[in-house]
Amino acid sequence: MKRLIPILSLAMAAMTVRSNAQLAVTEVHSSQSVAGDPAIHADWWELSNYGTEAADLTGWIFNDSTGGTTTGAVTVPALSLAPGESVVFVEGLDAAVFRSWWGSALGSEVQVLTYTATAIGLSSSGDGIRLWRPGADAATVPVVSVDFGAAGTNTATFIPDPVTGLLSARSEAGVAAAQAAANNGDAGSPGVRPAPIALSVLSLTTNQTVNPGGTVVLSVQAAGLPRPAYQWRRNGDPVTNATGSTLALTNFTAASATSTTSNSSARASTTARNRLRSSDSSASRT
Ligand SMILES: [Ca+2]
Ligand SMILES: [Ca+2]
Repeated sequence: MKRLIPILSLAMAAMTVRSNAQLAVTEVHSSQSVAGDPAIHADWWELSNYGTEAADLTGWIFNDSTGGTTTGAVTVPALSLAPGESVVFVEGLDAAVFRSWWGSALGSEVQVLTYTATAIGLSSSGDGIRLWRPGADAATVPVVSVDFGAAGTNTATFIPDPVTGLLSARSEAGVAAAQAAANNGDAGSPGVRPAPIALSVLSLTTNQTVNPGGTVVLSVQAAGLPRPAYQWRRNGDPVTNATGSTLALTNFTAASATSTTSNSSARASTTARNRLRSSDSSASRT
């Protein structure tokens, strides 16, 4: 029988979660009906301000999941978003036409901004939206980063799941703020944001045992709207570019077993401790 001799270890994986910016992408329409006369369809998405202060978005940059800050990136013109306000960005469609598309589903006070797509495109097979502050470069972590799945044959918009805040639910006309478009069979709630979702931790990495040289994957999943942001830390220091919900520690050794934390902010926090038992394969016997 193979016996693994534990030579050491302990790592603490702790995380605190906070809501990053008070901005959230609250709706995406990546696939539209071709009904209507004339048929109107254009990608659009909605950005909402959950903060208590106006957000100046002038000069901010957005793109899909692959374009980054340069390829096809769109720079936001002069735009201020009041607390509680949602703005609609629509690709290549005049605001007046967008309003005729949605009719009474779209409040007259909602700001509708048209952007020109040179490379950006919200794919009906799944994509994402990234939003950066002015002056961001390729290495800058987006302030807002959301993904959404394949639209399939459903032409309703993607909206935040009411439990997780992830952009994975679908609008249904007559449910919550969603209505049918005036012009065709689409459903959505342009300009109307959903209620915020309190920050909470849904799952954390469980204890793991690895051999020296192996890989440890730490993970945390948090709910919230606006979406939480993550920053992993090691011994209290931020790990460069470790801003996802998972962190892979490759070539793990006893010396690696230091305190690793994921930090995100103020409204909720939790700490998890992972005991990572590293076993030296050279010390194993049969
Ligand atoms: Ca599309
Ligand atoms: Ca909406």
